Amino acid sequence: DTTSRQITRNWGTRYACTRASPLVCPNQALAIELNILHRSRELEGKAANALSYERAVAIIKSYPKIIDSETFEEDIVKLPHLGKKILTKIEEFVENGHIKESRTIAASERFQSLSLFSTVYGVGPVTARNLYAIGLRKIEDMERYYDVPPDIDSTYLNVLELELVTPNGKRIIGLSKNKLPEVSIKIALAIRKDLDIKIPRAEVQTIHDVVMRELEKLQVGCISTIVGGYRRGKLESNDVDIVISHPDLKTGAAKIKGLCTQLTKHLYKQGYVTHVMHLSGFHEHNALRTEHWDSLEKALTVFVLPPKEGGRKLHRRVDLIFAPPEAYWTAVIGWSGSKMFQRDLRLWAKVERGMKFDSSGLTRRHDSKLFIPRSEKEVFDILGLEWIDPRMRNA
Ligand code: TTP
Ligand code: MN
Ligand code: MN
Ligand code: MN
Repeated sequence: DTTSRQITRNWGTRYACTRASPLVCPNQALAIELNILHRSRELEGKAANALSYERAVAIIKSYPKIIDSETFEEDIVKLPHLGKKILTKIEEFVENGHIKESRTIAASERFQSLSLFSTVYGVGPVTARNLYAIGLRKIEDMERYYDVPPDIDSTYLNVLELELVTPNGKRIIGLSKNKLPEVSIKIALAIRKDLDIKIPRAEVQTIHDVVMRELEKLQVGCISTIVGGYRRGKLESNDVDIVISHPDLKTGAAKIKGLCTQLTKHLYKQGYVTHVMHLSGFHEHNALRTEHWDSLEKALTVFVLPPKEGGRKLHRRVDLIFAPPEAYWTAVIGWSGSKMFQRDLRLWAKVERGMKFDSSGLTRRHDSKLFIPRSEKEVFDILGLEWIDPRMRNA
């Protein structure tokens, strides 16, 4: 089939969006080892160096054979994105089954603390390094530092009303915008144990169905796709990502406008959404200010599904992304990931096609002509790319 043909043919190409990358690759242990080097550079704020390792991991993920001394000489030395230094690391792995620097870093207190801090939603490398610098090491240190409220379910961060309701019912109204990231971290810390429990596929589907059932009450006939890691075939997800639109190209845009806030408020009133971490156009959360952000309306929420609806009463992160009809398929692609696949999709569009791709649309650069793709496949066609199944976009 097409997928296995892509695996055998396209593994040496420069762009992640022209390669097929399975969830688990034949050289997974090497990928994990190199990824430690990527992560440590990222956590230390060394962006260019981090990207080199990230690209190395991505190209390894698409390589279909076991890397041994023979395939190393035959193929690996010719792969793009692998400089001399990284090749030495790979060679070291082939010889010893591990990379010494990766082992040292993984065992270091600094790497462990920074990694741990940044698992808390809203904490990026900069905050993690600051917390380490003032002496924090463990999650318990962080809980003390942020003074996490004991009863989080009666503590509501309501970004819709810009207020915080504390467990004893005290309302802090007019919370300043620059205080919000700190409050989101408090909440993320308090529900951290729930968020650490991954979401099985069946529960992702149930949450999606509940969201769409409730949305139907506000706006009939919307369409949706579950995106993110789920769509790339992950058996367990860290959150649920849903792209929503309306199929009518003429009237759909007006129907979608403002619907994100409306749905979030509705789900909040129904008790499904317990906390809102971010609502687009509202406050620009530090953690979200990345090169990958788009202009779509979105709500990053905390969601609880009651057991009678098939839930486990756990706090789950649910991201709702609203696209106007003409941007539906680009949004589906953009939010399906992976991050590296998207990065190279944008690069390919720009460098190879003179076009601009992001989740909010596909345009020609010289005259800003907007394309309106009717399917996901059509986006690939317009960009002159071979179809890559979502389960093969794990670069
Ligand atoms: P995430 O939900 O953060 O990641 P994921 O779904 O790939 O994996 P997980 O199981 O951990 O949730 O993001 C969903 C997709 O949205 C991601 O694959 C690519 C896109 N995205 C960006 O392009 N830029 C970003 O900054 C983020 C957060 C996501
Ligand atoms: Mn990364
Ligand atoms: Mn996700
Ligand atoms: Mn997400």
